[in-house]
Amino acid sequence: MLKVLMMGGRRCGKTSALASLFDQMIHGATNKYLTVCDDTTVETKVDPITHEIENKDSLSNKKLELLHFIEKGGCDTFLVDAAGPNRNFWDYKLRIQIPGTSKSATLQFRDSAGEFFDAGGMHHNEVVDFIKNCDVFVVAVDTPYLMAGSQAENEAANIVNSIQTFLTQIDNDEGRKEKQVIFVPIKCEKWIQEGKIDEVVQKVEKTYDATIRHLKATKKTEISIIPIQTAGDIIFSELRKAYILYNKQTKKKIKCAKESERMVILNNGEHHKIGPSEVVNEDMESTFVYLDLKGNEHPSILRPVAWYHLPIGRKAQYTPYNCEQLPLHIIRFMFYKMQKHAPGGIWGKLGSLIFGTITKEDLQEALTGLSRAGLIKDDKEGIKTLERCF
Ligand SMILES: Nc1nc2c(ncn2[C@@H]2O[C@H](COP(=O)(O)OP(=O)(O)OP(=O)(O)O)[C@@H](O)[C@H]2O)c(=O)[nH]1
Ligand SMILES: [Mg+2]
Repeated sequence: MLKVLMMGGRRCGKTSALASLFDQMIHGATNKYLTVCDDTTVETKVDPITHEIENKDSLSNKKLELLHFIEKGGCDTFLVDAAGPNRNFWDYKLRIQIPGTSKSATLQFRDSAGEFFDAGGMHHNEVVDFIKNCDVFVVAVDTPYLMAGSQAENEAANIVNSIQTFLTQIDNDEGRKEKQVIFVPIKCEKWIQEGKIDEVVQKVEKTYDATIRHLKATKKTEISIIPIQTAGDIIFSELRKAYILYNKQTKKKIKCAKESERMVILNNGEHHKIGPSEVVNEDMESTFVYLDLKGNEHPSILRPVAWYHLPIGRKAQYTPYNCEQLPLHIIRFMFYKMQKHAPGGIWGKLGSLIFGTITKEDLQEALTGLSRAGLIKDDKEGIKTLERCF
């Protein structure tokens, strides 16, 4: 089983990205060369803090959440944060099969809530241990904060220092084991549609420069950037200060933005006049605790909220794009690894062992087909490899 760790800040879109990735791999053109099924088992865990029972977000529910935003229509700006965060980690399994054979292998995606990656936090040692066993690291980047936030807001939302702390602990086994790190800008529809995806890629390189330099120095880490569209038509509008509309009678709280002293915009985009039993407060839940490279906490920053809109003048649609590039690049990396360590040597044997019953030759054939059909993309649409190790 090939282990992939999803990393990234709170609510940046990791689980939704996985939902679209599974969707595109299962239903997309690549299944002529590699058929795929969702091998995930249903699980329940207990929240470590509240002790409430948590159910794994099924990926199809995450897709439904995106569809719900898209189908509601209209041209007002709205908030996308529907369900609250959960605090556990979950494993999603994508089983890959060579068509017409029974040969298969599994990619296991470990998806944790953003809180897991707060360096120095309660999960610190757990994350460090898991990192040692992982083959691939996906760093989900919340593009609106990357591009529209101040430097502090971006570093806090995208937990840039914590990501560096963890990624510098990848175990390359003193240069013997190759690993792969992929930076994945998400929620980047606006920049794709405006033809500015290269600016996003440049900003990723700049923001994660220290991490990238460290990884390059290992000489055993492949580093890429793969921007993806998870939803395809939920377009970033602006970052606005976070407020809560509180109704003193019903005790109900709704996230909102302030229009004036008397008007707010509710999370669903509705304009609302503040009533006599209602007050508008700063949303204290939306504070970032900013961590430095030693894991020390710094004065918190009030987190602005990203507002989105649907395309104007046409119907919005769920159109995920390039999500399948992520597993395809991972599978290709796996193939290079198997090829390098074959024939015979201990790594060759191990290599085929950890990729199920699929052999190097099977993979080669599938990858050749995918390349000929133009289904694995390099050097276009913002997809870029910064460092190869084969
Ligand atoms: N506009 C937009 N919204 C998205 C996109 N992907 C996810 N969202 C929304 O962003 C919110 C957070 O998405 P999740 O996928 O739950 O994020 P996460 O990183 O898994 O969050 P945690 O597990 O809590 O850290 C959800 O309400 C999604 O509907 C996207 O590509 N574009
Ligand atoms: Mg999640």
